[in-house]
Amino acid sequence: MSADAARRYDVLTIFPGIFRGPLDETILRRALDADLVEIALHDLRDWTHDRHRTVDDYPFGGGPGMVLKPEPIFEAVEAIQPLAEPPASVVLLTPQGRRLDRDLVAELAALPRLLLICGRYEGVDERVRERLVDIEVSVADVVLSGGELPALLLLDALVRRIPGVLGGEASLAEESFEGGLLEYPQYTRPSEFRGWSVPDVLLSGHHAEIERWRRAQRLQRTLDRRPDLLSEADLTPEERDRLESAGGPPA
Ligand code: 9D3
Repeated sequence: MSADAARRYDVLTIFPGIFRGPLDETILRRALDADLVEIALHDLRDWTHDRHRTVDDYPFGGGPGMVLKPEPIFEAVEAIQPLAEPPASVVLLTPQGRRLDRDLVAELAALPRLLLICGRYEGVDERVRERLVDIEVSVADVVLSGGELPALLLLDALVRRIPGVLGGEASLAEESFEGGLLEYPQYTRPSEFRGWSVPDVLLSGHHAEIERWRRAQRLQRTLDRRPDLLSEADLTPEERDRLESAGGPPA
């Protein structure tokens, strides 16, 4: 199996409706239509047994907010796992998880199947984490209302890597984040807009000069905005020297 083998994603949530719009549009839709990926939504309330379809309860020991109860989550995961092969790695979207980055996306993309559990309220019963969850993922050091938007963000990052979704060369380029540098500035027509012109070099037709300009722009931009990326970037020894004498961080 290839490194990017995951093709089925199960999502467990109390808000399956949040996913329907995004999954119906753009790249996710195209990948689903082309059967390049299968995404199955599951409503956690389907595994409750009371009249009110209760998924949460008060925290033992007191404190603010509610906690997702363990029984519906365990029952749901036990019902969802047999729906496909192989068994899914269970991912909990939670503010306490490992922060998502390129490396984590690559690791998750290499797993054959994922079951995403979207956290809500103040959190989930600790026994879910301990006994059911394989990987805990956070998407940013920002407080959000639940795991649904993080799960969509993760799905988007995973699906666009599947060969055939964007074209193999695009995802290969991304593997290295375009050599670890930010992109060069882009322009399209008109060449003059409200008196603001496109840089002359781009209109010159001198391809070698254009390449030189773009490379310099990428280096400068990365130095200005994301110097943290430079240590891992694909730079020539000359570029490294120039950046260091320009006051960049030691690589
Ligand atoms: C008072 C404690 N709360 C604030 C830090 C804890 C808290 C619990 C649950 C805060 C947010 C949430 C809901 N968020 C998620 O489930 C979540 C999340 C996020 O908030 N930020 C980044 N990634 C993620 S993944 C899931």
